[in-house]
Order: sequence, then structure tokens, then C-alpha cells
Amino acid sequence: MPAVLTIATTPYYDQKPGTSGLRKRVPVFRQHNYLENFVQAIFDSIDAPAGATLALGGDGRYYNREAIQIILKMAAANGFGRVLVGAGGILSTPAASCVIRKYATFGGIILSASHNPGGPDGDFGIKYNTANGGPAPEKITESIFECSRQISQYRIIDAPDVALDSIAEHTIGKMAVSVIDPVADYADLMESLFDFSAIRALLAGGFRIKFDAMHAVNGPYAREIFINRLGAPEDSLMNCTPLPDFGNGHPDPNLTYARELVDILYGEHAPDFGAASDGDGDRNMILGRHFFVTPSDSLAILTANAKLVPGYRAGLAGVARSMPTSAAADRVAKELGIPCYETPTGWKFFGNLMDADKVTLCGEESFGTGSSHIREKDGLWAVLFWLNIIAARKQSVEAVTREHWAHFGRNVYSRHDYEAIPTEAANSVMKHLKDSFGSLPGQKLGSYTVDVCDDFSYTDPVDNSVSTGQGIRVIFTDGSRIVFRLSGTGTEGATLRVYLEAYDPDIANHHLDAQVALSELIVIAGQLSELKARTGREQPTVIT
Ligand code: G16
Repeated sequence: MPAVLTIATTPYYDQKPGTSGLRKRVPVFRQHNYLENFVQAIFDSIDAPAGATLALGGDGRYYNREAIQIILKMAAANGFGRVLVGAGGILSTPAASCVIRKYATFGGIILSASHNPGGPDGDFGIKYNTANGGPAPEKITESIFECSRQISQYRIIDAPDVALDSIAEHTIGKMAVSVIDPVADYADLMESLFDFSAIRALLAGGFRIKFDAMHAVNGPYAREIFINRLGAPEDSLMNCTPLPDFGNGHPDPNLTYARELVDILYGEHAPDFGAASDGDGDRNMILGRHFFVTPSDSLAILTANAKLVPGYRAGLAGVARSMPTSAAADRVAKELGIPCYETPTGWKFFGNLMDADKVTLCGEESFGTGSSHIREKDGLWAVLFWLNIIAARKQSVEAVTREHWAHFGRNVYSRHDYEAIPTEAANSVMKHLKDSFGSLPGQKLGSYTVDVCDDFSYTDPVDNSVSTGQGIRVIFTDGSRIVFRLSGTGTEGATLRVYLEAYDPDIANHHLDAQVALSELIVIAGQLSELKARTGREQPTVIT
């Protein structure tokens, strides 16, 4: 039996999990004992019973394989009885959530920095998900952080690496390691929710799709679902070979970073439908021919059309969106007579609502949509949901969206990101805004009048936990909003996000480009925040 080693270590004081786990540059993770400290802090916090089962996998980015081996040996030394690990160390984030739930594991560790670039100088990340399949709630992430600050030793088994490339059973010490097919369970779950025969008929009838996996984890999942199970032709896929550095790309499915796909969908002879997903497969972008669907609208449209999808035909318990996400879904919920919840940014806030059967669908402006089938957002699920709607309605993406706006009005929406600005400059913008709270209400700014402004806080309706400081809202009397928030997922300086939303019921304006329709609010946001003067930035880095 290989020896269990107890290794002395000293804390790093920067292991505070952000919006979704600990994300740092690879060189940071490769510091002496850095990963080991954090993994031991997870094990010390979660109090798993001896013999418990853990799920483990990652998005295949640089350092994934090394990290998986370390975690396996540490899990064995910390008393786990079995680890289910995806072959090659691969599990997309939604597939990991699916595996945790299907096999009722105690929890899971997911290795990913999501949409952030990878490679030797790129980003790496690690997060812990609980037995419901969702990201650990704040009380666990805070306890992990506390443990990481006090750590003095970690446990690891002195054993050779496990062969991960084929499906097999192994052991490390007394612990079993089951190398599982990373795709099959997830693909089966998708097939159980959507009308695959209707989608197959749509594709066979000449409806052309293009799915861009951005050289990230969803490549093999897309191949199994679109090609093998739905019969799509091979040229429906692009960038579907996962690479540890994502082909030097930035695997974030938006109009800036998924440019190659956007150019195809806006080019001549464009396919009917385009979609992309991110590094770990949980985000999605939906495009029609020469048409972009904002994630906020996407949530609203899925909610309005859920009855067309077998898995949701019985109706929705409710819907939830993060605070900066537009209120388009609220209008649908009102018409359907179901509740709509507004949570802070971060998928972890939806978990309690789903576990308590208060909501079925959830979404965020940050290209995340999902449902209670798992406890993570789910990129391919959103793509299949759209294809199912199109197969049932026999309309284009654009026609579905325009009909939606004609019925509910349009919540014109955009997000402007100012990435990698100095932290002090970003904090000074936020402080300046908070200092103006007293004087803003009632002020007339162009054609808008400020109604209320606040720093969003949320009381979870299930466990009554309170989360404060979740973003500054300036809400106008007509319901239009500007939200200012600092990202919790960046790894360099600070990223300031400015979210802009204006409601327009008038169909005569629905053809307008969002930047044009929002131009007055964009100017007001600049004036209110003094952003240019305080950060020196003239333009956003990314507009979505
Ligand atoms: C994560 C969270 C999302 C959140 C997003 C953006 O996504 O899971 O809930 O909306 O970050 O967060 P922020 O605005 O703080 O950067 P992912 O895809 O990175 O895991």
C-alpha cells in the first residue's frame, strides 16, 4: 500500500474564490504547493465522510492533466472512497454537474477558468461543487478561504500517476478511480429533454447550423450530439478539437472573441443558425443569419416558448435572472403568471431557488442560460433549446425574436466592459457613484429622470443569507437602468462592467442597433461615473 504523506506547507493569502471559484494565472498555480494548499482547504472545509465519492474533471486547458493527478492522490490521502474522473481529465462544467447529480456523489471538483484564455501564461481555475451539482455557496467558499489562510500541512499519497486516457477502473491506495466517458451521460440527459427527432428532421430538411466550440471542451460533446445523434453534416462544426491553449484564442462566446463565427453568420451564404460556447462549455452565444440574440432576450424567449420543448411541457415553476440581466424575462413571467427572481451575479445564487423548486429556468447577461436539469449554466442545452423551438415554430431566429419583441416590447440592452484597469481607478469610480446616491434621485438627465439608486443586496428567500455590495443600480422612472459592477472573474487589475438597459415598446424602433438605441444612456453613464477622467479609458474593451 503506498504511503500517505503529510507535507508541511505555509499559506498563500490570495486564495479567495471569486464569482466562480479560484482563478489565477498558470504560473501562480504552479508555485510551490499552491494548488495543494487550495485542494486541502477544500477537503478541510467540506467534511466529507470517509469513503465518499467525488467527481473530477476539467476543461482540458493547460495544467489540467497535472492538476488532476495531484487532486486524485490528495483525494485518496484524505479518505475518499472513489473518484469519478472524465477520460483525459475532461468534463465540461455542465457535464460535471450532470455526473454529480446522476451518480449522487458527495461533490465535485471542476478545473476551469471558464472563458479566460489558457496556455502556460494563461489562466487556470478550480472550484468545488456540492452534492446538488452546483457551485458551492458563499458559506463554503468563505470557509475554504479561511482554511487556506491557516493551512500548515496537506495530505497526499505517494503513488504513480493514473492512466486517464481510456475508460477503466484503477486504484490509488484504498481509493477507486473510475475513468468514465465524459460525454455519454450528458448527451443522454440532453436527449431526454429535447425533441431530437424534430431537430433531426429540421437539419435533414436543409436548415444549416454552425457550432463553434472555440477549441475548448465542448468539441467532443458537440460532435456526439450534432453529428452522431442529430445527423448534422460535418461542416456544421468548427474549432471542435480541444487544445490546451484554445489555439491561442480567447474562448469567450461573444461578438468580439467569437469573431470568426460572427463573420460567417454575417457573411454571404450564411448558415441559418450559429452558436458558440466557452472554455468549459457553460456559456453560449446564439446567432441567426445576420442576427445576434442578446443573452437577456434569449432567456426571455426560452421562457416564453418552453411549452414547445418536451422537458418543459409541464410548465415552469418560475424563472430567475441575475440583477444586471435585462428585465425581458420578467415581462414573460408576468404574462405566464410565474414568479421571477432577481439574484446577484453568479450561478451559485440560483441553486437554492432550483433546489426549492421555485424556478425552472435561469439566465444571466454574461452568456449563461440553464435550467434545473443540472445546477450549472449549460451552453449546448441553450443551443438545443433554440433548435427545438425553431423546429417547432418553423421560423428563423430573427423572426422568433422580432415576434417576441412585438408582443412583449424590447428591453434594449448592452454591456460595456473596461478590462484590466488599475484597481484603485475602478474603486474610485465605484466610490464616486456611491457618494452621489444622496443627490441623484429626482435629477433629470437628458430625457431620463433618476428614480432610485442603490448598491444591490440580496436576501436569499430559501436560507435568508444576505449578500451585499452586488453592484450599483441607477434606475430611471421609465424602468431604464444603468448598472455599474466590478467583475469577480478577472485575473488582471479590475474589470468594470457598465450594463445599459432601456425598454422600448414601440415596434417602429425595434430595428435599431442597440448602441444607437442606447446612445443617450451611454453618455449619461459616462457623466455619472466620470469614467474617462478616473480611468483614462476612452472606449470599452468589449461591447456585448
Ligand atoms: C461566471 C459565473 C457567472 C457570472 C460570470 C461573470 O461565469 O458563473 O454566474 O455571470 O462569471 O461574472 P463577473 O461579471 O463577476 O465576471 P463563468 O462562465 O466565468 O464561470
